[in-house]
Amino acid sequence: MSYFPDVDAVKFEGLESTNPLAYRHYDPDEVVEGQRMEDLLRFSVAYWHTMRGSGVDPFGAPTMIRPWEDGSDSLDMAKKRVDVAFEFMQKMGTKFYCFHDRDVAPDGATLKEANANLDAIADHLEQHQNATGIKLLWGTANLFSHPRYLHGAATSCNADVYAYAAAQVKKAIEVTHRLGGENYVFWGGREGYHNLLNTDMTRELEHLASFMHMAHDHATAIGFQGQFLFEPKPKEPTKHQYDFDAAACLNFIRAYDLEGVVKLNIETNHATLAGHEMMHELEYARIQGALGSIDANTGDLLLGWDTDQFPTDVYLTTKCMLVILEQGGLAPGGVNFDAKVRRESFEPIDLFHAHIGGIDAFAHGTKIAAAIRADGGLKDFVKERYGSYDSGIGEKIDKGETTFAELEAYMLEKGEAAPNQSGRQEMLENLVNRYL
Ligand code: XLS
Ligand code: NI
Ligand code: NI
Repeated sequence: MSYFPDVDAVKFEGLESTNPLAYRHYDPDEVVEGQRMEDLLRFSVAYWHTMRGSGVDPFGAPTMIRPWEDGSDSLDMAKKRVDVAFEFMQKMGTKFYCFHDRDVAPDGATLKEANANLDAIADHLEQHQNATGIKLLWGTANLFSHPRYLHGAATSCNADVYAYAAAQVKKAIEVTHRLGGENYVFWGGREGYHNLLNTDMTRELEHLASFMHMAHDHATAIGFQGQFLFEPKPKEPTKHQYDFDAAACLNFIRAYDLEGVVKLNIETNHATLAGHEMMHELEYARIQGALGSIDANTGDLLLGWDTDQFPTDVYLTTKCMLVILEQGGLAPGGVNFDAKVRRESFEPIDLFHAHIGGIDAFAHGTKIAAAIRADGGLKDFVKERYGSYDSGIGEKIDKGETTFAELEAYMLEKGEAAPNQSGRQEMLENLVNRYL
């Protein structure tokens, strides 16, 4: 039984190819900076968008009527959807996927029932993983769709809701562990507020911290060795989310003693919603030793929300890969397409076009970034730009071997600072364009 009878396995055909169902840039075996592209990029399919996206928006009904859906939320339907997902991933050649507990399995009238549903689907996922070699990049719990989470989950004002969320995360970590998941993601769905007039921020943050410590304790107790990741996002659905951006997450991690326990999963559209470029968020996380994984998508700068489009802009992927190559890759993280096809792209074949485009844009950006790095001009320029700190008074500053008094004496003697040099921004932008 095939759900995509008109599509064969998507292959690398190279730059000459005009076949829309082939890779032009992504050759999994091509070696870039010593790693096969497949091992370097670790592409992952997001179950919620690709299998559960319906095209519904605040103004209109679902448009994506998948031929395999029977309109029910039954266990049998959930199992069939897993069959569809694995056929899709096998044809795409993607080796990883990610899910929320409630995307893969039906919820239940009680927690017990929901857990049993998740166990049944985990059996099915496990069989498919074993049969195909496709692995779980990360699991997560959906703590935002159900009405009980209207005030948040770990930051809810309702202790019972907190307890429910804890139980849900406990189970999701266990299932992620069972399926060999390499990471576990916390995206703080509704962990934030709309109005400080009704919010005790101190208590909410402390509750979130104790939640994370309990999650870590439980993961340790069951032997889960995957990486915990926070996924920053500044707003939506709440006005202000506590995981605003990489810097806010790292501050929380340090303030509440979670360093070494939680790294970051950086998403492009969330970076731009926070008023940052994706490269900024990646670089900030990287220099703090906290860049764990990425949710690869893109927003539309003319729209102010999380449009979660597939990334096709090679300049964007090049900038991402300049940072990722500097770190030597993302493993155990990867490049997860947290992206959805447009509401107007409602046919199953559009799922292929979308993922092929994202994968090729990243493969292309990887090669461009590697060429820029091999050129060395960018790096040399930056090193040179800070050269005044390599000797003399600058070296003393860098080594912490000076004082305000000494710096004053130095400048009183000298009278004026040495002349500045040009930042050469345009020249460096031209250098990048040489490789595009
Ligand atoms: C929503 C988030 C979500 C996380 C997983 O904006 O990106 O999809 O990646 O909960
Ligand atoms: Ni995401
Ligand atoms: Ni998002």
